[in-house]
Amino acid sequence: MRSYGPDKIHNVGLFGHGGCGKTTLTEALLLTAKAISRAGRVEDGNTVSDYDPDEQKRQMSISLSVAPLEWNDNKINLIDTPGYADFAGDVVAALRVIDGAVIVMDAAGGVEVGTEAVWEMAVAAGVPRIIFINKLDRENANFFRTVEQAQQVLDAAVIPMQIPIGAQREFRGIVSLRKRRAWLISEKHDGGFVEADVPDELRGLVEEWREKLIDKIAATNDNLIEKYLEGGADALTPEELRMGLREGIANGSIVPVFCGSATHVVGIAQLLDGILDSIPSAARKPVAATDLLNNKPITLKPAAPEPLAALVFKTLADPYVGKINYLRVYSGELHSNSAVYNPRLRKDERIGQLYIVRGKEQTPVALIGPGDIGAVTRLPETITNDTLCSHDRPLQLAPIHFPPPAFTATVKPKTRADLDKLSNALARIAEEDPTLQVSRDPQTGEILLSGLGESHLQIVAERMKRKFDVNVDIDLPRVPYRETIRGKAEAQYRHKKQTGGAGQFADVTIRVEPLPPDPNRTDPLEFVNSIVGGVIDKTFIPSVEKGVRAAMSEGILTGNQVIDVRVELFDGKMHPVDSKDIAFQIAGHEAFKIAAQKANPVIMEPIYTLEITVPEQYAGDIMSDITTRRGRVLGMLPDASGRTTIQAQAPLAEIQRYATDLRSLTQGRGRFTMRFDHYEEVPPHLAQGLIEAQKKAHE
Ligand SMILES: Nc1nc2c(ncn2[C@@H]2O[C@H](COP(=O)(O)OP(=O)(O)OP(=O)(O)O)[C@@H](O)[C@H]2O)c(=O)[nH]1
Ligand SMILES: [Mg+2]
Repeated sequence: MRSYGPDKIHNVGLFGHGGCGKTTLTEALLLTAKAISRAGRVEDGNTVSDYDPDEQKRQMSISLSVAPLEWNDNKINLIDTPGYADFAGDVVAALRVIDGAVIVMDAAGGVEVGTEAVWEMAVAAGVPRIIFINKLDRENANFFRTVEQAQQVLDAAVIPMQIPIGAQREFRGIVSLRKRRAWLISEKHDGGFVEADVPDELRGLVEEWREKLIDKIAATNDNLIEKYLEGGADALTPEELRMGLREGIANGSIVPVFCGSATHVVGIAQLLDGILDSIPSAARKPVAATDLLNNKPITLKPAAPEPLAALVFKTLADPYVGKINYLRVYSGELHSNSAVYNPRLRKDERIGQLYIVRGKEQTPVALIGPGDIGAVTRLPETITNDTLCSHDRPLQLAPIHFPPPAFTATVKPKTRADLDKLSNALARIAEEDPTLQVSRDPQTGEILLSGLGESHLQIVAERMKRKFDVNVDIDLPRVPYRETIRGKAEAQYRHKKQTGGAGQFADVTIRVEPLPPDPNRTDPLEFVNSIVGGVIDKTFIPSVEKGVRAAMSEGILTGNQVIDVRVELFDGKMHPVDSKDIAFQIAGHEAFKIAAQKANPVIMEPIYTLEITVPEQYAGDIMSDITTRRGRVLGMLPDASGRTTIQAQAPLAEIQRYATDLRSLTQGRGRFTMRFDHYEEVPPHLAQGLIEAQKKAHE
């Protein structure tokens, strides 16, 4: 493939609900542009974009893939993205580096949850949008119903550029409303088509929709509207229509609809024409960056003579090939065998060979020019969201904002050998996937993995096995309960071991009392030494404290850390020879256990604050569901777009699976975030269960 200037490069993402046909459409687009000679099928696991074994096994996309093609002397870098919500990280990454989005819809499914989700994300990212209504050959396919839904649910700016000829099994081709021409499926079924006049029975419909389209286009521009009002739809030249269309798409007042069938390769050449017509080239948009020499915003031209600025938007870890970073060059040129500066690392990294990628295939290139997308391998430390620039002109491009994790699980290695390899494997996998977070529960020591949903983490586990040969179980994490006391008590304990050999002696009396909860308190214990007259030598005071702390970490009722207590050491006795550190530790430990038992111990559980955003018709269900989870609703706030945000608090024990539960409560249309807020006492009837479970575990 030859190299193209930014005015001839269009970076285009395909987005939509899971299974709407994005990957199949990628095949059809590549085939039509002759970038491949045969279209693969998702079912056969031989498509360009679903090349990963995890994708082939599930017959769905999990990661974004890049697939460049050439059309009419232009280059289109397609980015196929996953539709399933657990992989939204790559959707956000793709949206950051494209010049326009094709929102793909299934003509039988209409506007689905995933369609709405990607629509909102594309709007938020501010990228021009066009729609492709796919699967017109399918049973129950209905073009006009789908358009109407899109107008109602997504945007009133949605307007067909084409209408289909026939539907479902009778689907025979499409008509261009602008050109008043038809393309009919070739009888040979080779993906070819025959251009023809509009079939007679469609003439009325074509005129009706043509008028609606031209109405919309004319409204984008004062000159056009004047001409239109004077001379009618036919007064506007094709060039004027194209200009108006571009303007409308760029500012979002028009969202053109194309249609066809990816599997039957219908409407695909027209979609390629439509992309070139309506999605701006990479030369169009000035590049916003931060000049790190003075920390001021700077605007660059997407041109070769400008300083280099490239953004890494995807990183893949391969145990054999090593690491590969996908990047888009925004300005300047990136050359093979050159040094680049990584401002995050504050150092140069050595670029070896650069590549253009198509699915898993890599083609070496000497350079990646402005506006283009390519890849680099074996940069040791560069990761997603890094900017690469030149050493004397440090620049920073705006990062991708990945969605926060919504689901946490524990990772348990199956064998000792798995344990040894685990942390390396997790680090590598987390490098690939910025929506994953690895942490360790400070209390239980368990390794925690947080991601976007249960399937996300399940796939991560499989990937660790396949790529790094690490076998793990993924499980819900233990709830980090705590314990505290509600009353005051005193206890005395004497530790004495004076039979044979060196003796041990310590005697302590302590007083325990609860401290009011304080979110800023980091130490669970406030230890007060009130010993007077040296009845315990001051060298042994820390020993007593150490014993108390050990007892607190072992818990009183359920083996969980005791928090928020004050322990006052106020009396004791020593032995001139047998008193020693270990004796006072034991005495402190035992005295605490006795005192705490008498001080009305209770179990505390973590309470989380939830912020749940759902379409308003679900708000009632969500609030009553929160109540059944022992939660309370703190407030609700409807917004202008018909969504309601509910703020609530609930115990962690009841919401560990909330990512999954919310999806089924709202057909996947809800979103939420949760964060730890405070600890609260577990109600007595549940506390009893926890105490018994602990006893059983010990038997
Ligand atoms: N009848 C019909 N089926 C189609 C068409 N396009 C895709 N399909 C089928 O729809 C299913 C899903 O297709 P994919 O291409 O994997 O869809 P996707 O949008 O990439 O799915 P995800 O990556 O999981 O979001 C496959 O069985 C395809 O064969 C079409 O135009 N007509
Ligand atoms: Mg796919």
